[in-house]
Amino acid sequence: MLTIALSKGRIFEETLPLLAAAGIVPTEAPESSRKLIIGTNRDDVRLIIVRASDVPTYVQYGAADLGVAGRDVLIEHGGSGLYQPLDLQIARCRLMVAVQRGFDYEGAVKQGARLRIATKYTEQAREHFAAKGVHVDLIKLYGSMELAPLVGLADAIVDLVSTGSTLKANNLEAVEHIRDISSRLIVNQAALKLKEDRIQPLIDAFTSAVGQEA
Ligand code: PRT
Ligand code: MG
Repeated sequence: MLTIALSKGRIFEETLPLLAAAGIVPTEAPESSRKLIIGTNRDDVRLIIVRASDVPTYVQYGAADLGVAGRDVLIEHGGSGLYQPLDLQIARCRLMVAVQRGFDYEGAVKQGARLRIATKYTEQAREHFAAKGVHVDLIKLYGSMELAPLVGLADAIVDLVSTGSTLKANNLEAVEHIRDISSRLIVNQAALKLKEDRIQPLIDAFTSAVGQEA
């Protein structure tokens, strides 16, 4: 059995065409079925549905042979035990620093002020501000980061931005770009050796499907 870990929502939706290119079609949609293990048209392939930030963990420990995870999630996880053969160019967005409209971020940085930063991405935020030589207090949040500056929890947030409409709706503006993010195919290193005959063709099919889209 080959087990592929995916998260619901954009990653599942954007991985579907790549799976189809490898001849794999799920028998159900995770949103409607509520099942966490989903069969496919192939008896030897199944999908498991986990939280986006848990995908690397399932693959690292071999509970899934493969998975699809955002670069944001992979950097926070650290990538240990994972082979990352392919950037799938899906679920693209940018990791940004954002503040409430009108907050003088550049001024605060120039004055050497200590900034309070709310984020789910503490590793990447720590690294970003350390490289700039800005002193920060990091406040770990698990979601709705956009709220933090509005209620005085933080001066700034580090969060993912795609269309920018969430920032706009909450009177925030992006002030710094940290990195571009897309999702990658990840493979358990031991599984790659043991099940190479089934995993390599899948990597090859994904690779040519990504090439065609680009
Ligand atoms: O939702 P859950 O807490 O389970 O986890 P998650 O939010 O990490 O999962 P999910 O499925 O929302 O995102 C999975 C992956 O998609 C992330 O790890 C990213 O690599 C990628 N991705 C791409 C995004 C976005 N675009 C994105 N826009 N992940 C989240 N967002 C959020 C962002 O955090 C912000 O709240 O969408 C909001 C901003 O969107 P815009 O379009 O208004 O700018
Ligand atoms: Mg989400």
